[in-house]
Amino acid sequence: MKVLALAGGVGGAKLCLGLARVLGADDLRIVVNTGDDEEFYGLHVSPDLDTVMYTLAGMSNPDTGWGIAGESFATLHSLGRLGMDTWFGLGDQDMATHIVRSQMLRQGKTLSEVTSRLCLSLDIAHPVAPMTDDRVRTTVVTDRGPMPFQTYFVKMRCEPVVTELRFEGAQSAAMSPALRQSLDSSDMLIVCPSNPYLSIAPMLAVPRARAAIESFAGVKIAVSPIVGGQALRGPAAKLLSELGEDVSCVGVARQYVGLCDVFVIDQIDAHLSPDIRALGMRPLVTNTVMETEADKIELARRILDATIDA
Ligand code: FO1
Repeated sequence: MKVLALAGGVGGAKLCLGLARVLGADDLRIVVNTGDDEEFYGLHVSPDLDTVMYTLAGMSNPDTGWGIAGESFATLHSLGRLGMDTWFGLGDQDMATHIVRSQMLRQGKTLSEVTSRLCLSLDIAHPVAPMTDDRVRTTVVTDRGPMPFQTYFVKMRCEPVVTELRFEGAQSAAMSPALRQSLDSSDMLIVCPSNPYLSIAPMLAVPRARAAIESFAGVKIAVSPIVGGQALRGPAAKLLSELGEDVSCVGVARQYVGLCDVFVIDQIDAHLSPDIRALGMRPLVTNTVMETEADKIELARRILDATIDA
């Protein structure tokens, strides 16, 4: 069975690890949001791609979920001494990834090619690709004005009230070859427990992506990043509330109407199953909180089994 997983940040990366433990490299393809990408010190940083890569490579920082375990920040401190802004925590080892990516992009390689090369170097067997090779940048429109995603997320700690999200460049972007081909040829599409507004919406904004997902021939499954009315991490709950949605798995499911057949909710939200059914999706109730590797594998297995009785 060929599976396409769409992922954003830390929650998505955790499920991707579970899927990678269960599926062979030929059966899983991971496509990642690039709306969070940003340039720092002339370097192209792709935070969500890096989070997925470092997680699959077993290198990720277990405390933050992003960045590299045991990282040092000597370069960042030196940059600060030289008067540069240092609010974005780029570690010394992590910086090497961005140097290689930036150099290869400058040489004319696509972000898909660069990502494949980085995965090869990090011994990652399962293919990981960006959603597009074109420039898409998420702008967060807030009560303090519009700002680039990382400014909102890291510098402003998600404090401004969000009124709108814009995916600059998405309208003229093309799906990456991996996204296009896997939407044509996969048997199952999994929308990981990523932020629907910040991680999945940028992918849907790429022309033809939404339509291709709507007409996807296989089973479509999305996993709620909201458990018991709270986000396990990040601003998903805050955003749902600010954008006028229910702060619950039902509010998330509403973002995926027409895009998913099965919606995975945590057992704590089992009582909301009728609301999920009312949206035209089959609820799959299980433990969705992934603390250990065993949790990630178990959730992956439950999702993959869902094809059989979907
Ligand atoms: N997230 C933070 O909250 N603070 C940081 O300083 C930070 C640095 C950072 C460096 C490299 C990288 O690949 C990711 C980094 N992230 C950081 C995570 C990043 O903001 C992601 O976009 C979010 O986690 C959303 O997925």
